Amino acid sequence: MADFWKKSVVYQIYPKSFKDSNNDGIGDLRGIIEKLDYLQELGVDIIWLNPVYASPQADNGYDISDYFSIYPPFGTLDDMKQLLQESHRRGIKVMMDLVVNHTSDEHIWFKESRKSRDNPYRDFYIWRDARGYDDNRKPIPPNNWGSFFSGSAWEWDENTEQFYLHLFSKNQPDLNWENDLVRRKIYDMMNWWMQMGVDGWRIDTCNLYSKQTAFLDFPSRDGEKYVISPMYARGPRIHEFLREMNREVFSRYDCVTVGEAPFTTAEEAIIYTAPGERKLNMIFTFEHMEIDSAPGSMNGKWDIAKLNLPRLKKVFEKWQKTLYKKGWNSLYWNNHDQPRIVSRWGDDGQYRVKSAKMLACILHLMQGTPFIYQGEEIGMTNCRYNLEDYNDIEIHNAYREIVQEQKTMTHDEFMEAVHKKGRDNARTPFQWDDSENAGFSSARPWLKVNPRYKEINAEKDRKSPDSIYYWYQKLIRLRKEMEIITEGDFNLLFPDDEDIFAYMRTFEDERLIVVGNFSGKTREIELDGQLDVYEILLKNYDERLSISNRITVKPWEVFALYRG
Ligand code: ISL
Ligand code: CA
Repeated sequence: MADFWKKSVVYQIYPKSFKDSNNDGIGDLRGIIEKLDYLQELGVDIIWLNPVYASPQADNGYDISDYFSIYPPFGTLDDMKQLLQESHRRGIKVMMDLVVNHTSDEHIWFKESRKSRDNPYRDFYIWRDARGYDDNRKPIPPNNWGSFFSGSAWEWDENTEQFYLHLFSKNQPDLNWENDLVRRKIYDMMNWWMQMGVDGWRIDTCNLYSKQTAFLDFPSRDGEKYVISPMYARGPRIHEFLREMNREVFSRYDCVTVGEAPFTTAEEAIIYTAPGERKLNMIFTFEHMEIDSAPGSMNGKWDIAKLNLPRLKKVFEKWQKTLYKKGWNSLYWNNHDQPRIVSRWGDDGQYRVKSAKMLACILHLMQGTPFIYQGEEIGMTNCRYNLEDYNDIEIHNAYREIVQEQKTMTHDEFMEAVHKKGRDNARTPFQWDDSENAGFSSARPWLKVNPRYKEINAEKDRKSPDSIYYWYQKLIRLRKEMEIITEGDFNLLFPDDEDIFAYMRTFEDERLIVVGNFSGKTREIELDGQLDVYEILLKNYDERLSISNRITVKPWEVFALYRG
């Protein structure tokens, strides 16, 4: 069915942490198969699997060493085929993660590439001479480009005496997309998976492939040695490449595509997602996820600012309005790179359930395709571990750079930031029940279980009709039943209010008003219009809600009013 993804809800699975079927402490494909009924009952249409390919796991699978096989602890190709079959049998589609900006340094292409300057695979990656040598005869990188995971984006190779480019860790060398053969091999690989029955792709860093091939320095601020620049996403050939990928792969199947696109504005999103562009169905924006970072800080994402709600609302308004009838939005609060939303912008203490519902409702009643990240549907929270209990390469690299080398944060300040923003907050094992290791595994899990599992788990939620789980189930169902959710336009109400996020959707004669309180305060608001003709579609407080023009909004309350 054309555009099926417009009425779909996607559920993101982090395979390593979802369900361990053979009790080795690592989640796996069979574990996912075991839990498909759970997902079917929730009502999701599509699952997206984080990378399951063979990988040394320097970056948890975003470093792929073989695109045609499965990481053995996750299972085999047969397990994958069975997962596809079992999902399809339940009406669930499966998206894979496509990581082709870079490979692992253990991929055969790179192993060949680094052997010699005239190896046939040399040009599969990006090799450059040193700019010169410093006083200690150490080679100086070709330019000041920075890696997303700290330090220079260039790594020196002793053997062939050149640098290779890696926008992420040094174990993730960037592929050379200027090379036609590289692109051909990527499309062949994608078609191979599509033939197997994969229904679509989440495309990792889809806008970074095309490099500024002059490799000039980026403008830098005082004291800034290596620069991570939006120029990474402005490569001259990026739109050509994505259109080619569409022609060579997507256009041949009825599939769904979402590109992860850091640095992208809403206007640019049209160029990626407008149907006439023949590139992607939608992208993941980062703009709303950057609201609580202090701009221009030396410590990147680790300098955390308080949520500025008017700014957050403005960002959503902009994306909703700009893409309306032109492109398409994805909607997300969470993924494997972001902290848990209920801890981030909700209240993960007294009001955990109420605020989780409020956040869900505000997001799911906008236009776009919502993505639920595993555990979000039961209100899983951030964790607070010691440094050595974290696995994430981003955390450890940043610690070395910021605390040990730069010394721009103390140990305690950095750990506080990790508790708030670290990626491992999202990656702790799924909390299935209150038994040991939260029912994830009977062995010690690869990453510690969040100690709150006795209070927060799926079994508990599924026993209570009033739970976050059933709230999500309802939101998913409403999206299918109500045209206004997928098609209506969007108008922000009270844009300057610092606590209330409210908007109105309009579709023909229908109206939908959504009001959410992003604070623990009780607030009064004034709504215009004839409110007595509205019915209550959703509310997260039991007490009667009397609809009038003056409404009292309780702490973390949310309600949706509908007029047919
Ligand atoms: O936020 C960013 C830029 O604003 C960066 O976080 C970057 O876009 C993002 O980290 C890219 O993430 C994806 O690719 C990485 C991997 O570690 C992440 O898990 C994945 O989601 C490298 O493949
Ligand atoms: Ca396992």
